[in-house]
Amino acid sequence: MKIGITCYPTYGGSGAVATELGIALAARGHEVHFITYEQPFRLPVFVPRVSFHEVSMGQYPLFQYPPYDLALAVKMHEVAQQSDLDLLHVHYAIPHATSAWLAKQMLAESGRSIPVVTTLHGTDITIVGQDSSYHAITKFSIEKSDRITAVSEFLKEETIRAFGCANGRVDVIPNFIDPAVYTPERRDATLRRELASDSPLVMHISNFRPVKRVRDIIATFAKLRETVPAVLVMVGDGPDRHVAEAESRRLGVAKYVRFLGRIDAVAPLLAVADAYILTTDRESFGLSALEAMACGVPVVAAGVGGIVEVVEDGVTGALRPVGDTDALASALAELLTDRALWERQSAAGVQRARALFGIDDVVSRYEAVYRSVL
Ligand code: GMT
Repeated sequence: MKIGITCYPTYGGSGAVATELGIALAARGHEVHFITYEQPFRLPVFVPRVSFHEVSMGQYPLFQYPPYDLALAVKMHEVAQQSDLDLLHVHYAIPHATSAWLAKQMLAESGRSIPVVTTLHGTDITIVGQDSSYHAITKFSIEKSDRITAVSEFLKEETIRAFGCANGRVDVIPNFIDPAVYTPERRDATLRRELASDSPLVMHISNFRPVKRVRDIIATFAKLRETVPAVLVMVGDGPDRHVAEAESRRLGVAKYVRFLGRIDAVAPLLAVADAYILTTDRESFGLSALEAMACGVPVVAAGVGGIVEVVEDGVTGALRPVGDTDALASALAELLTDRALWERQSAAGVQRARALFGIDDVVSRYEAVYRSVL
């Protein structure tokens, strides 16, 4: 098949999933065309059968807000014609599903029919899509998609609840890991020593947006430090990074917290962590938590949204109420001081990640969706 994939190319779960899906599809012999404004961050320089088409934005002084969605529709239309695409698969509804619908209408004018598959990832449904500025167009665009997938049961239910549409038409296809990449075997003793020496190492990776509640991470860590001499490694960058930095200074733990900034290849980092922390208040899936589990790292998280479908409380980590930093800190302390518990949860996480979220099965499920629309 010839597949056009559109996603946000920047640091974040939806772009990571879309890119790794595209690379895996190409490995199975499909031709994959990424259509977005920048080379996706998880796309290495050259991969056979994969190409990148940059959406270029014409500038004009009148445009206070340049219309990216239109430029994207034009590029989708162009690539679909020139590369003879069989379908468009867009990740994150806004504005990608709308642009795909526009491109589809334009192609119909020249007698071509191209199906659109939309994968919903999270805040396109739970936050941004429910904003009154975007609600109607989000509902319209997802209803017009030929197939809709959501990354968790939680997100499927939320889509039906918030948009009152698509009942029965949303397929849940979870996010996935490649067990050859996300594995405890990547643990590198030198990196581990460099990051934390002999101290227990807690890690968090994200794009530091407000929904991640990074203040809770620092508060939890400060409480953990009262009993366990741990180190916190924060990977990524985004609007609330300065909030986390300021909070770690305010709580007097700054010298035990390292901010590494944006790092694209996170598997080697995860493999040297002892615990992964995620305090988001609405997480539709929690890809980084899955990647941590696959690397043998138990996850301590706020038990909300789709995260409960990823992390099994008491088995592959601990789930506690959102904002309950005392409970999160005691769960971390227990995990980091009880070696037998840690080993059980580490092994169970690897097993769960491979059994339920392995790349081969998930990619086959996307292929089945594609076949159903062609
Ligand atoms: O929804 C977002 O805000 C963006 C998106 C991203 O690009 O990181 O995150 C969502 O998609 C990821 C991949 O499917 C999920 O793992 C995240 O849980 C989800 N984020 C939220 O629901 C906050």
